[in-house]
Amino acid sequence: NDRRALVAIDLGAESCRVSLLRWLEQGPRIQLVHRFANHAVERADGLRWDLGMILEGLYVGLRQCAEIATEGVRSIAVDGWAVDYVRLDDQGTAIADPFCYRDERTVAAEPVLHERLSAERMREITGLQLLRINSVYQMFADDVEKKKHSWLNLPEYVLHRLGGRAVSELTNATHTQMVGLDGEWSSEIFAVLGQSIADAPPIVPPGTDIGRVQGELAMLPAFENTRLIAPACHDTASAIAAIPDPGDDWAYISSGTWSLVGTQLEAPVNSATAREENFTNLGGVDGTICFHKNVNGMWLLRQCIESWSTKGTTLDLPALVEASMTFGPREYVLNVDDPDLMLQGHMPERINAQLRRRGLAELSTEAKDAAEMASFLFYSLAARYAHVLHSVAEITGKRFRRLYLMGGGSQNEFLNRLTAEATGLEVLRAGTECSTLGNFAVQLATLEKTGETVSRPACVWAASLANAQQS
Ligand code: LFR
Repeated sequence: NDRRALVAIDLGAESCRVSLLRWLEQGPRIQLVHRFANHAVERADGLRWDLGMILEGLYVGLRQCAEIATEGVRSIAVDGWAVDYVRLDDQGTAIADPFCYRDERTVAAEPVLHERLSAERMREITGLQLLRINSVYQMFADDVEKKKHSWLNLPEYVLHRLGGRAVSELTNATHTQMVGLDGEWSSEIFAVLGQSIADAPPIVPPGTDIGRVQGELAMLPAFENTRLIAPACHDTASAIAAIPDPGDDWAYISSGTWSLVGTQLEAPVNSATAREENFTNLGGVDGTICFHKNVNGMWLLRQCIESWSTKGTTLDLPALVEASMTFGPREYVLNVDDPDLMLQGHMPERINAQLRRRGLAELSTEAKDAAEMASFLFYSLAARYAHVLHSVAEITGKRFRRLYLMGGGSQNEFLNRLTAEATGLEVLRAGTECSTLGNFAVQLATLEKTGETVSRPACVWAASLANAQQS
């Protein structure tokens, strides 16, 4: 009975977290050891992630874990946002900082790619929501030189840097939009990209042991013989794995930078309506499918706050949520999924540009009216959630009773109330650190495997950790 600790790394577009799961006298305990802010940086060569800063932050967290967990660390697993990738040199290190999926080079790449491979055909092959952020558009935009290099998605890259073999974990691989519904890289799509399939990392299922910690960290006693595990490397799949509900009558909203609105399925649904309504079929844990849609989430308000702060007013999100409650609904809502609103910068003005286009009254863009803008955004998001969930029920034939809210955005009690009202469902909060919880659950399932068989699926392990999270 190995009682060493486990480490989960969760990479977020807004913050990255390193957490420990330890077995204490009172039972299993999850401790957030290190959290640091993350954001994309606008440079002359595009919108990029600062990989050095991210890795440095992770090493700080890992060293702290080694100090705390004197019993040693049994395994480390990494999950994070999907679609962004690192091109590798022959030594397996990054040739440059990776692009952020919001970099605008894909705006031009998208129509050109679809001249060569129609949107309908790409959708048919992959069963995925057509989203400009997907790796497929980014890779298409890369120049010929870059296309000669292999790549790894970010969580898998971090695992590789720690000593693991280079892999592409299935839940994350599907979000590239370069994988067919059979779970393999699509040769048809690779041909259009001008990207050699031989350079693609091998796809492995969530819960794969990919080696042992090596390098400087392995010198620390706590990281002697520490396994590296590819969990559900896609943070959303990881969060869904943390829902401890064996039933079939629930939906989810994973609410962070994005709101992922949908349900878990046993098999993909790529019917005509699923295609028309642009739903996604992403890989999930234990052979499941995450059937959902990317709805523009907290990004909208975060970007407004960012914009007000560049103009000299710093606003605190909880206080803003509180103040927004005094405003009632307007006669109209924002189309939150307008592609223009996925881009960075000038968010209040972008919002008004849409209202103007639609012939609707604009809102004040000034920081002093921030609460009114916030309220408008919350009503608009809740309405969108309800609409999407209605379509999910129609397309899948499911009857929902419960709606699980996960992620940082689920701390917004006002939005939660509006969501409950708009959907008519029982709203349950599954926790704010669900990706971390799912990450640990998949690690446990992997470590307790006999041969290729898991003794218990991830959701059962997640349930066993339900009380482990410290507030
Ligand atoms: C959430 C998330 C979404 C994905 C978007 C981009 O953090 O991973 O699931 O669509 O970020 O990667």
